[in-house]
Amino acid sequence: MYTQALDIPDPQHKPLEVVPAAAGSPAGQLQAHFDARIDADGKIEPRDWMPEAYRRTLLRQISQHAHSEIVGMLPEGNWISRAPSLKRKAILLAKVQDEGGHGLYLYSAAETLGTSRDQMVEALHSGKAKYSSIFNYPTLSWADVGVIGWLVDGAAIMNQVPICRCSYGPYARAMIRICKEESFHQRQGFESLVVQMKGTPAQREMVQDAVNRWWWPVLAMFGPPDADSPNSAQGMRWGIKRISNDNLRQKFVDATVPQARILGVTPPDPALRWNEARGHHDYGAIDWDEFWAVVNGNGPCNKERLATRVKAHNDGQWVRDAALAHAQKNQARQLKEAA
Ligand code: BYC
Repeated sequence: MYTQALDIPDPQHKPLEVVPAAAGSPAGQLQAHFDARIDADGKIEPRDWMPEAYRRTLLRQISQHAHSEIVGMLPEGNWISRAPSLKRKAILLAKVQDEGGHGLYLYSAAETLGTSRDQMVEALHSGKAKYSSIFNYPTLSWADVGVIGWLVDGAAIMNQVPICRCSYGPYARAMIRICKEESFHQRQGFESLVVQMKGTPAQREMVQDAVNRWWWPVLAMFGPPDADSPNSAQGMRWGIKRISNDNLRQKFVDATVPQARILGVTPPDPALRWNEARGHHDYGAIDWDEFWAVVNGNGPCNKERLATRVKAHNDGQWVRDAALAHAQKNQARQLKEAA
């Protein structure tokens, strides 16, 4: 099932000293082993010694990532009951369910760093933990579902493929499976838009309108410019991040512009043009004030998203209680039988 690939380290992996054995070792030696492993592009596994700041950085990024997957189910989930055909409903159901699965692999990866899922969920529900800015925008039409697949999942793949090479084993392995699934998500979105663009003028307008609304928030999804990204330098040094926010954004723009041309839509950016000298597309200024407002809780849907998430969690309490009671009964029965 989903979790199989998560925690199977490389059989050749030589553990760095595990924490209990480390007590008598000079801290500098442990740090030197860790640095050498990172410099050699090796993997760090859950029971390896690691600097506390590395553990905290990973936990911050992986838990945010998990929350993004879970909250990311809401904007599209909103359209499951209104999908225009059985085929589209089945595809959308599968996609939204995949996002839930991604959240679970990632919570599991984060748990290997010593924080429980309950603690992470509590941090999300209390507003302390971040999740991706992109999910605080509304899905106003069916075209938004296609555009989320094409652009949001497209941006996610661009960002997440390099994380398959992250220095932390469980995160890297979770990302391999996630990226395969994201690739299907991107394609189903693009294909849905191709069909809509072959439809009526009203459908084509609906797609263009969705592209106009999502384009800039998607570019902001990659995070602040490198010069204003406090976590980037250390994240890159530790092999957690492999490509900077700005470089990923540029790769995304370069990959997406030809796709927009094939679809017949125009990104809403008059400054967008090929720059022969740079070998890349130039693009206009991103509204970073809007980005930070959304990140800090003041986007169009932040409150609604969090309230929906908290309600879903509370409504599901009886399922968790029942599962726990069932597991306890089973365990008690097994103990009785063994006695
Ligand atoms: N939204 O120093 P920086 C999906 C924060 S879901 C909110 O560059 P870092 C999908 C950042 O956390 C996949 N906050 O940070 C699901 C930091 O704040 P803190 C989503 C953002 O960590 C359903 C501060 O700004 N993908 O695919 O080096 C349907 C400074 O930033 C954002 C991931 O989560 C943002 N957009 O780099 C469809 C990918 N950007 O923590 C699709 C994994 C920045 O210091 N995460 N911030 O308080 C990453 O790759 C990195 O964490 C980021 C940020 C590139 C996002």
